[in-house]
Amino acid sequence: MYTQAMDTMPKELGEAPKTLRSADELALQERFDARIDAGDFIEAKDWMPDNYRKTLLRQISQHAHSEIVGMLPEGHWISRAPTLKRKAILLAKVQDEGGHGLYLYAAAETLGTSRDQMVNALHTGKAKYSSIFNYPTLTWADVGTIGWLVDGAAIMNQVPICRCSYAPYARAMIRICREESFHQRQGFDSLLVMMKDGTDAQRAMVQDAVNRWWWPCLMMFGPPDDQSPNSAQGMRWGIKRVSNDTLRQKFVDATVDQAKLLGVTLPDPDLKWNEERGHWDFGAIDWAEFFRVVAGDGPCNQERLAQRVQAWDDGAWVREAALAHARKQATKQQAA
Ligand code: FAQ
Repeated sequence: MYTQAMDTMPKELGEAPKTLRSADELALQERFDARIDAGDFIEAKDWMPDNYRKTLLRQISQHAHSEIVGMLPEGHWISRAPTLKRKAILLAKVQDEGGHGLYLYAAAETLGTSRDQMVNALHTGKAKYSSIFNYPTLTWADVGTIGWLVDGAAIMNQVPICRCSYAPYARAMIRICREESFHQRQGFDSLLVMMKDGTDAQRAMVQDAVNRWWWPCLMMFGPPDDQSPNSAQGMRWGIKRVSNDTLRQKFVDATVDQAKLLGVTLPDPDLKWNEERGHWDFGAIDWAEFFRVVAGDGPCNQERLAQRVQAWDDGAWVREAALAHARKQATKQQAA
């Protein structure tokens, strides 16, 4: 059903001449399509079409980069956390995000691309990472708001990926989602303490943070379905299980009641319950801002990338030492 009997060349090389596939390749493609239709998982050693491999690599590596760059906005607050308890929680959370990046790079490596190649694509600006991490964390309330809203949006998007057709990605996501759920709850708890027991200034700080993060969080789910070039194929292959707009709506529906519990308002005058749809209606998203941020012109894009490159350069001696140790061990083993 998904078989493309003709190969196509990369877009940049222009219109592709049509090349016939061998009978063996067509049989492999048919078996692959049947497995996808049956809801089977595909493992790294299984045959897969080139474009399936490329699509997975694109999504998993972008996801891994998002986790690693995503450590930076909250990481800035570790040394300024208000109490020992909050510092311990934040340290654990930021370390978890680093771990998520590593599981995901490992899943992407099973598709035949090295970690060095992926990191190089990030550092040279060729690879994307989530738009959300290009916004600044101005106050302590931003840390709780990231937990509540950013991790909340991340879970909404990532739970369906636990059923992704590519098994190494699905397995990584099961572990990641368990940890993201703790992240969301710690963020909500941190904000609730400030809203319930805090001063007026602290409550105003929370409201200000929610006002700044709300719209960028809605953008995290990606462009509207009718402007999402990768959705149709991603969904046919079972890489993506739920559309960008459906997940965005689910997130809004889940979050409105949580905002009421917290005692904050969401910065959208058009937010209202629609009895007929059984969902919350919400206002227009500024897609021009989203595309600007994704193209590199957000408030913190340059700073985030510069920090990642600096961290990579600073860690060069660790990589060199590890390689020297591995060489020494290999020589010892050969001599024994
Ligand atoms: N930012 O055709 P679609 C987290 C790009 S992890 C930047 O709809 P697709 C944990 C998209 O790549 C957050 N770019 O694409 C945490 C594509 O560009 P390309 C990350 C975006 O793949 C919490 C183009 O626009 N999560 O938060 C964004 O079908 C707290 C057209 O879009 C994941 O990566 C965006 N927001 O759907 C960490 C989850 N949205 O590649 C620290 C896995 C879209 O053609 C602290 N990924 N683009 O050049 C996915 O589910 C999907 O890839 C989507 C995009 C839904 C993000």
